[in-house]
Amino acid sequence: MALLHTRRLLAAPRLASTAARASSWWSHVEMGPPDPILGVTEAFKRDTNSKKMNLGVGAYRDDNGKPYVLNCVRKYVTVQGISGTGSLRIGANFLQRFFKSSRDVYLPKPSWGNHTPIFRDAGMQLQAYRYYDPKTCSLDFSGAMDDISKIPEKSIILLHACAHNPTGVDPRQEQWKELAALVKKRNLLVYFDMAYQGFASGDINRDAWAVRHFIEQGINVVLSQSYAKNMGLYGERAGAFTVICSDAEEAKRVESQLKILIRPMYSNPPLNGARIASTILNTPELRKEWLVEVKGMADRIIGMRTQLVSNLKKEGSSHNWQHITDQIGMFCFTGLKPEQVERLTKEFSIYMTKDGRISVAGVTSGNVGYLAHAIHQVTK
Ligand code: KET
Repeated sequence: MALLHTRRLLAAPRLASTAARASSWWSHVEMGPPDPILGVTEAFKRDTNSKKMNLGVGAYRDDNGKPYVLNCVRKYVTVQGISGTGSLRIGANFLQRFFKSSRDVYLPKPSWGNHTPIFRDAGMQLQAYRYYDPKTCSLDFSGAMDDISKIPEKSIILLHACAHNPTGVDPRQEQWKELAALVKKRNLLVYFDMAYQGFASGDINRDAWAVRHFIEQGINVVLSQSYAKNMGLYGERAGAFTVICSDAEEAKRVESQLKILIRPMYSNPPLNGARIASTILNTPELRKEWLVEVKGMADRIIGMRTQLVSNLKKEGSSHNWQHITDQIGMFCFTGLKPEQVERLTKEFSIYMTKDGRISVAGVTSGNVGYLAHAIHQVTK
């Protein structure tokens, strides 16, 4: 539409000067019929009668005939960000400017490598709380609870909403509840990073459980989301940053400041990826298909975990690899040492991060046997 408009504008002077030309290339193009539903709205808009009613389009209106924004929606301010990373950066800058009580952001140990520079470059200070126990390759829940109980009140704590990266270790629902109670007691601001919604359980609602629980508990929450992975929109950079506000008026003030932050950074976000995401979310058939595909992606990863462990057993590995199937999401924190990772790369051309994290998404039924063989060779 915008493009057509521009063309018309650009072409106008030229048309005027060549008005004498015999015929246009497009003289045969007939006026198309109006859309059966949207055309009704167009006709409605043209009507000047003060009593006019639009009963055509199936979009809910309030008693004043105005589009209705649900109250629960008004309390969120959400701005589109440049995928997960850009949304985190907007959030970090927002906190730097408006979270007056502390500069400190507490990250789980370990966390996604980019969290540190994102917050540091925005002028925040990084701290850490225990999260993962390398001895058991699982959650160090008591360590986390212990460290969090000592975080000064009104600080910021970052939590991975689901499918923790790089460890693949999430708290269970009971543990989330305990964490929420503690965070509330310490009066902390929670920054949820949700980059893998759907990849933990295959169900986007189940994976949003922790975020919703914290909000229900009245905890102050901000949230960054990425649609890169769960919609496969990696290059489109579609994401969102959300601040949960106490009322609609506060949400308006926060939104105005987010716009002021974004304007000198990149002015406006790109449209295409967000349009794809919004079309999928708002078209019932596409949404249904998407949910099935998310489950398909999560299930394939779960299947690969099982196959990796059974292939390791077949190779004769005597190590306990149970954490491979216990961990969830896209990544598996294997527990491999840097030297072992180096050997995997040098001798077997298997590439992974030095911390021993494998992206299970890169494992297939065709190469899982080779991977198991190689891991066994460097760990026996
Ligand atoms: N948060 C987490 C926890 C995360 O793992 C990533 C990406 C992001 C945010 C950023 O998402 P994006 O929408 O791509 O901006 N992690 C993977 C890719 C990367 O590092 O860029 C990864 O860890 O492999």
